[in-house]
Amino acid sequence: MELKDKRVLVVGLGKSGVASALFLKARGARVTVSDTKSGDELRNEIPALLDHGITVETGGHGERTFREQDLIVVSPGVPVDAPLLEQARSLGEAVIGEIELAAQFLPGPIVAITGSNGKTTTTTLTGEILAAGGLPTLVGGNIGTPAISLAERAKAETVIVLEVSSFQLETIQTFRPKVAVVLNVTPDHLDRHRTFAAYAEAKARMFENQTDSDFAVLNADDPTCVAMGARRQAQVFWFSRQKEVKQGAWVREGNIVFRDGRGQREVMQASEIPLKGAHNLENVLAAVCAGALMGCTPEKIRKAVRDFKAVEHRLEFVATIRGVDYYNDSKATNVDATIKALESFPANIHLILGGKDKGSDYSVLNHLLRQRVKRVYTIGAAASKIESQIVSSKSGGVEVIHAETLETALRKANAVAQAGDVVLLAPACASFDQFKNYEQRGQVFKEIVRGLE
Ligand code: UMA
Repeated sequence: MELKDKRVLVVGLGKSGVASALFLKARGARVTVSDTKSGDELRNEIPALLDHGITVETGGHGERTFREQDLIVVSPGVPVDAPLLEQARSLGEAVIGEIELAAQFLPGPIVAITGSNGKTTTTTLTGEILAAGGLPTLVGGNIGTPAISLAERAKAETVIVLEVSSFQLETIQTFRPKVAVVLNVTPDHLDRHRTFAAYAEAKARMFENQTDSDFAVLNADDPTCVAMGARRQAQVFWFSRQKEVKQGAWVREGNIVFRDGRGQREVMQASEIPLKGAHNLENVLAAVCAGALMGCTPEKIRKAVRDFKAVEHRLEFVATIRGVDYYNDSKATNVDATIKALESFPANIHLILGGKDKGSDYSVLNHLLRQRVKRVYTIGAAASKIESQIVSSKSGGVEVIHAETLETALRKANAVAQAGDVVLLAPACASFDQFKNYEQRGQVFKEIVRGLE
């Protein structure tokens, strides 16, 4: 894509917007950025943009700003059907997302990973497997480093490992991963995608531009992934925790095995995985497939998996205080992630739930709450919705404490938890009602826990 002297509007001035604007400007485009936040709220971002000669619009998106642009680059948090974007499309302006922009300027192969849960762990692990296998590797995307910011550093031989979200996939055009992994698809972000079908459709766009020289890696134990596998151009590789697969990775008598056209080989024992939970076995199986498809040997894959440390905020062990273990799973921002976190501990859980609701159904937690949870502590804007959907102790369910804040929840849990119990932040909600993001929520959790010691 030629950018010289093109008029480009970047919508949203978060991480993606700042990185896109600077990249576009460096390539000679005439760049404007627009954000609904006030200039004061964006005071940290604006000076660098102005220094580079980028025009900045704050406090709302002006209708005229969206006219007469050659290209509009949207941040993932901007709804694709925003009226001003619809208007721009109707005027014939090209509207793409930051991932699509990156795809057009990343010269080497892309290994892309999406899914409702496990993306960050699998992306990080895949990056480490490829690096252990001797491949020049850069990791980014939804994980926190915008893909476009990798473009300057990437060479033709650099493998780019990208965590990709459904939001980012909604605005792709030519994005074509060499290896595209879908870990699982369970309800999330229904406030934005409206229906599960639309959300799954966004995820399936991972495969849209692939050809038969590319690979699709899918979870054979997930019905939505199985349906996706039926209509792909790419060569499909499966991974499964439960059964043998034709091509891909599975567990045979405790051993992880990978099979492709060249036969099958043992990679490692499942018991060597240093991460908690059955879902992490799935994440490892997916990363094994991605690593093997990119040419890494079983020895290198095994070494990278064995050396892997849990990702921060992802079922992260924080401390043991008077025999009570505290775990930070702030990244559990949807109900399915909370289910996976609960499945990682057999009983005696004090669970902190709540935050910003995303149109979720919390009643699906009731079964596990009854089996494994001693008390639920609700926090944030979603607290009353959660309380109305989970069965309380009065009706034979779990004891629910309305805690309002993380701090109160932790103090109350600390006051009653006994040795052998687990205090778990796995909130099933976004963080934006009380925190900047899930990372900050996790940091605050850890600071308060450390203060309890
Ligand atoms: N904004 C507008 N107009 C709008 C909507 C938003 O101007 O209509 C502005 C906001 O005021 C704000 C900016 O857009 O200033 C924020 O943009 P953004 O929400 O796209 O955030 P970024 O900082 O660019 O971060 C995004 C991803 N955020 C989202 O998808 C919501 C980050 O994923 C990602 O790490 C980053 O790009 C780099 O690729 C976060 C996330 O929550 C972790 N992702 C969701 C998830 O994982 O579930 C999808």
